[in-house]
Amino acid sequence: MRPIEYVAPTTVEEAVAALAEKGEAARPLAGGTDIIVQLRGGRRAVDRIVDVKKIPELNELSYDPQAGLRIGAAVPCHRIYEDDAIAEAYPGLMDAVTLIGGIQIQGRASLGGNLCNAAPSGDSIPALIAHNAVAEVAGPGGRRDVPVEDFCTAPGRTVLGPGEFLVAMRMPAPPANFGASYLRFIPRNEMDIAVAGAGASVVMDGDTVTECRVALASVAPTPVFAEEAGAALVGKAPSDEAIAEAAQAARAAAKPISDMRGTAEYRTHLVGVLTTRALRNAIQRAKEA
Ligand SMILES: Cc1cc2nc3c(=O)[nH]c(=O)nc-3n(C[C@@H](O)[C@@H](O)[C@H](O)COP(=O)(O)OP(=O)(O)OC[C@H]3O[C@@H](n4cnc5c(N)ncnc54)[C@H](O)[C@@H]3O)c2cc1C
Repeated sequence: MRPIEYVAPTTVEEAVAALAEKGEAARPLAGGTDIIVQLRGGRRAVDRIVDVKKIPELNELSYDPQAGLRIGAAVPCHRIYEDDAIAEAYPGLMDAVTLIGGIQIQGRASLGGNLCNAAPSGDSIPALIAHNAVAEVAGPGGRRDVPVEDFCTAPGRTVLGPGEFLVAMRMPAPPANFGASYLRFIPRNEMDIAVAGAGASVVMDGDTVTECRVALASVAPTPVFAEEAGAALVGKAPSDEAIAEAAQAARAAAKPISDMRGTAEYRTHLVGVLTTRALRNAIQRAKEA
């Protein structure tokens, strides 16, 4: 068995140096719910694991009704949904973090790890996109921001370059009359990978939708930002016809494959159903906000 060096830096700069020195042969470790499974199964090989959990900035979770939400990349799901103010302000994110794995997984799994694992099925990613999240990246060249919809580039691959890692994710403060939702389809109640998923957010002005974002899981090599689906609803009252038009645009944005979980045709059908339901939930929540 190939020996793996374990290092646990306590600053962002030390982590960048530890990652940059080994290039592709080093990987960050957060909760380990993906990477340990992948290493043990031989699906990934590394020489060095860089545990990022001892860096204070990566464990920070802060919410301000004006400034918005900042989630350190190593913060586990349970810390997010146990915060009542965050749960109320970011309902789409709450839908996602409460359905990832089960309670034991939510005690370890970080949002940052879910994003950096870059699985097309990662449940938090459409929710992050719906909430307009930005990824804060640190690397040898300093810091940069990447919109979450641009972060994943292929299954298991991201925009992160040599020595770069994710420090935090930021989401703007939700405006008045904002609502969001994330839904997925799996053939049982929990502990499965999404056959398809849809996240949506809306801002309402009276009975008119003024902003709308839709994102999809498990229907393309990366999570999909279905920009046209959101645009289809903006400036309109959310009638059944307008929602159906948005759902049709989401179906057009999906490029699914057929595999053991479902055919491409079935997934495309699911995108229409889930987008319709996620939009209706988001609109209902916006009206109750
Ligand atoms: C039983 C089980 C059930 C699950 N159910 C679901 C589910 O329902 N929905 C779902 O979406 N997922 C599910 N997952 C996967 C989910 O637990 C992970 O995607 C988790 O969120 C990853 O976070 P982590 O902290 O464990 O990351 P790790 O496993 O530590 O890391 C994941 C990947 O991200 C990289 N990484 C971690 N942190 C950083 C960083 N700061 N910067 C750069 N790269 C980084 C690692 O190198 C690795 O490649 C399940 C996993 C298990 C074992």
